[in-house]
Amino acid sequence: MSPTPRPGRSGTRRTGARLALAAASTAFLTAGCDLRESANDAFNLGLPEPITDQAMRIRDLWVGSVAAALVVGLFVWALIFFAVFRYRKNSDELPRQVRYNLPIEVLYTVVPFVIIAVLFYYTAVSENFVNNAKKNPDVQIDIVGFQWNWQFNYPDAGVQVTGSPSQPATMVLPVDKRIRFVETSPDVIHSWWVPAFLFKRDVVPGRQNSFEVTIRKTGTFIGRCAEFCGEKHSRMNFYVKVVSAQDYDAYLAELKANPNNAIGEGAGKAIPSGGDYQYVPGASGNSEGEGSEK
Ligand SMILES: [Cu+2]
Repeated sequence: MSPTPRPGRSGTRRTGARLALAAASTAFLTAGCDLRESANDAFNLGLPEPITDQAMRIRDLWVGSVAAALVVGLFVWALIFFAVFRYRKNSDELPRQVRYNLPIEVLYTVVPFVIIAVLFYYTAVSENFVNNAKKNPDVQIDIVGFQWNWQFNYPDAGVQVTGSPSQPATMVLPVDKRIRFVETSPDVIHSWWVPAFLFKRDVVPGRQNSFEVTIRKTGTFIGRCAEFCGEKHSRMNFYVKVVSAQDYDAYLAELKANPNNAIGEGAGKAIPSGGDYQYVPGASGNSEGEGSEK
């Protein structure tokens, strides 16, 4: 025990408060980036940071819908608490009984209808934007989902990359370009999903699905299979690496230099060429009614 007089209770409290403040400001300074990220996360309401034009529209739809739901929720809570406190039971006498109130009934029929109509409108507009297919996208990538990884074909360059459960495939893509993906499967249904695209589309044997994106951010992003497709489904991961247009061209040139990367050669040969469906390099996607040509 130290012989010096112990500080009074208020002194201890002040020291404690000062320590807490110091700890908080240290945490604040060291966690500046984390804070910014958390703020972003909070703004996206749980969605990953979107990196494509299409994903940003999906995020806006989600944030707008949640905001509308919050406004309705707050209004309902306000009405509940108003009724609870204003009309608390204060005698055994029943309150005045009324049968109906036409204006209020019309109001609570019309208002939900208007809310649904607005949500429907924004959903339809966003969906059309996300599914829109241009006549001449800048780049086409053919995706083959197979048990158990992915093959990415660059039909314009005549090269391909084939992954395996132990060595996930990487898809290199140019930033700021309109990219069309055409999906096929030789075996079962898979689903090509990049969380940062806020988007996934099923890869179905016997048909070609397609979609387009324009990516606005460079970097490497994880991708997964989002459809339970068998024993090694969990190992159907891949990477999407977004680079500048020059780096993209350099990457393709590098692939072309090795004849093993030609479509249908090397690792690509190992993929079973499905029973009723063959991969046709560069076949343009049809999504059977999805999107429109513009
Ligand atoms: Cu799969």
